[in-house]
Amino acid sequence: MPALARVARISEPHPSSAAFAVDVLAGLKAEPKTLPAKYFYDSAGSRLFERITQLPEYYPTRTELGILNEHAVEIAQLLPAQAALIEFGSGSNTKASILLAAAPHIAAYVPVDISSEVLHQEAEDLRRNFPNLAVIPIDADFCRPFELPADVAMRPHAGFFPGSTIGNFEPHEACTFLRNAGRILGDGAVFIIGVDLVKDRAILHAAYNDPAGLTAKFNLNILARINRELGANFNLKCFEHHAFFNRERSRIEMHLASIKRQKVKIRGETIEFRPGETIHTENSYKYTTKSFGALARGSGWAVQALWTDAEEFFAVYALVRQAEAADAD
Ligand code: AVJ
Repeated sequence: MPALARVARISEPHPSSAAFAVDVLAGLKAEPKTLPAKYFYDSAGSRLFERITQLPEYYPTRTELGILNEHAVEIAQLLPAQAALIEFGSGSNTKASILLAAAPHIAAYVPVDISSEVLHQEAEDLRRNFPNLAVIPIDADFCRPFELPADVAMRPHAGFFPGSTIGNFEPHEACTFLRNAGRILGDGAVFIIGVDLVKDRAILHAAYNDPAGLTAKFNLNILARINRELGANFNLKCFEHHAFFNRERSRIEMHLASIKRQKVKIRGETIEFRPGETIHTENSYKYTTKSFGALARGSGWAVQALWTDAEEFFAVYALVRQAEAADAD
C-alpha cells in the first residue's frame, strides 16, 4: 500500500467505535464484569498476539501450522474449483497462505475482520504473493451477519476459521455461529476449522501464563485500548492478569483483577471496582474430538475429515454443510 493511503486509513475514525463504547460500558456495568474478547485486536493487540504465537509455551499456532503444512494438499482437494475462500476473523495471512499455495484452483480469497488496518495491510501483502488471486477484504464483525459482494456470492464458497477462535464463543454461540456461517457458505460448502483440544492442565496453564509476560500485556492492552479510544483513565498498574483452566467448563478463563478498591471514568460514567474484583476478558474453550463433532453435527455440519498432530494437542476439521431441511432445531 502506498505510504499516503496507509496514513489516511489510520487517521480515519474507528468505524465501529460507537459499538465499542456501547459494548465496553455494558460489560463493565454488568455483574460480574466482562469485556468481549474480540476487542483485544487493535493494532497493538494484534502485534502482541503475533508475539504470543511465537512463544515456546503457546503451542496452538505452531501445532496448527504443522497440521496445515502436512495436509495442505489433502485439504486443498476438498475446496471446489474457482471457489471463494472466506476466512472469518483473519488476522495474519500465514495460515491462509498455506492453503492458497496448495490450492491454485481457488479464485478469490475473502478475509473478514473488524481490525480494518491489519486487514488491509495483510490483503496488500497477499496480492503481491498471489498475483492471480482476487483478494477481497471485508471490514466486518464476523459475529454479525454480513453481505458478500456480488462477484463473491456467485462463486462456490469454502470457509476457513483457523486458530481455535471458535473457542472464544460459548458453546451455544459457537452453534449459532456455525449455523450462520452455513447460511453464508451454502449447502454442500466445506468449512475448514481449527480447534484446540483438551489436554494436560499444566500445558494449558503455561500457554496462558508465559514467563515473558506477553499474555499479561495482551490482556491488559484491552484497558489501554479503552483509555486510547474512549478517553478512560484505567491505571494498568492496578490490574493483574489471571488465567486458569476451568475443567468443569473445559475452558481457559482470562481475567483482569483489580488489586485494590478503585474507580475508573469512561465517557462520563464511573465504574467502581472492589479489591480482587475481576473483569472476565476471555474464554478459550478446549474441545475433545467427541464434543466438537457433536457441536458440529448439532449445528448443521457433518465431519468430513479430521487431522491432528501426534500429541493430539490441536485438530483441523473439514466440515460439510448439510441441507437446510436437516437443520431444523
Ligand atoms: C486467538 C482466541 C485462539 O484463545 O488461545 C492467546 C487468544 N488469548 N492468549 C486463544 C489468546 C490468550 C487465542 N485465540
